[in-house]
Amino acid sequence: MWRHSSEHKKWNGTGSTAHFQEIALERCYNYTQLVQPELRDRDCQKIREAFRNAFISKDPCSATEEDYHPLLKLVKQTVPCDKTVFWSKTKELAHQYTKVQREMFTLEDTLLGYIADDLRWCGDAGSYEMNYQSCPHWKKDCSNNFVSVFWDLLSKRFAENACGVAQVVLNGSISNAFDRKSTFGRVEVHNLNPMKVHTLQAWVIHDLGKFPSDSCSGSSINDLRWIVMQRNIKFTCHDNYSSVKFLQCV
Ligand code: 2NF
Repeated sequence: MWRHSSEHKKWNGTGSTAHFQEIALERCYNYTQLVQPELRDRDCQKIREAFRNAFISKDPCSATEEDYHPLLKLVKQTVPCDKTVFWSKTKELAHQYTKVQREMFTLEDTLLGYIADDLRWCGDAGSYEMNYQSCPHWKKDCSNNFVSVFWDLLSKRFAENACGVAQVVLNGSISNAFDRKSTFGRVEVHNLNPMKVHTLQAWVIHDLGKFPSDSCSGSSINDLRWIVMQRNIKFTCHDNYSSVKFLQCV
């Protein structure tokens, strides 16, 4: 009912991020010129344009992977073997880890992940504007909204491209460190290519001072171990890996 309120909020989720276009462009320049200068030849204006064209003037609940294909084609980036780091419920920690281990990559250390991290975006059929009032909420409105489809597609590609040893940082301070319904459990694990990835290495990290709720010997990690081994990929697991853990103190 409140959709018809005076605020004209059509959807239950937060609206597009103010200055989305400017932020996307600035992040693109920052990344391609300073963070990974080997990508300095990428055309940030074109990337911004392709990003916008993916969702503008479209029904925000009818996103498809194809909508993002021109953008992905433009950006193409490969992560070196042994350098991929997945995470689930451990965003800060995983990012601190790849900041220190400079050459490691989470999805947000790749150009498109870097541009889109923490941003919100949606448009509306029949309008050239972005909707800054509201965007579809992935649970309350629709799962095929442009933000969810974007992250699922990016996560899928990121996993498909991994090779050698892949790592995942999981949260041992919650009851299910591995969650089949998370992006990691739903998308990434199933898109690792056994011809390229020989080992998935999991780090289960407990918050300092918090009671550990899950560990390598818990049932959720066993679940993960089973899925990974079924896929002919070796699985190793470490509780509280020190070089990740020390970061919690800094
Ligand atoms: O926002 C990101 N940077 C992002 C979003 C979704 C997925 C990154 N990812 C990639 C990362 F590379 C990680 O390897 O997937 C992995 C993390 O996703 P997760 O779902 O396993 O981990 P959570 O901590 O549960 O979620 C991460 C963020 O994504 C949101 C969630 O609210 C949290 O902010 N999220 C998860 N699923 C959806 C969805 N279907 C979602 N947001 C929208 N639609």
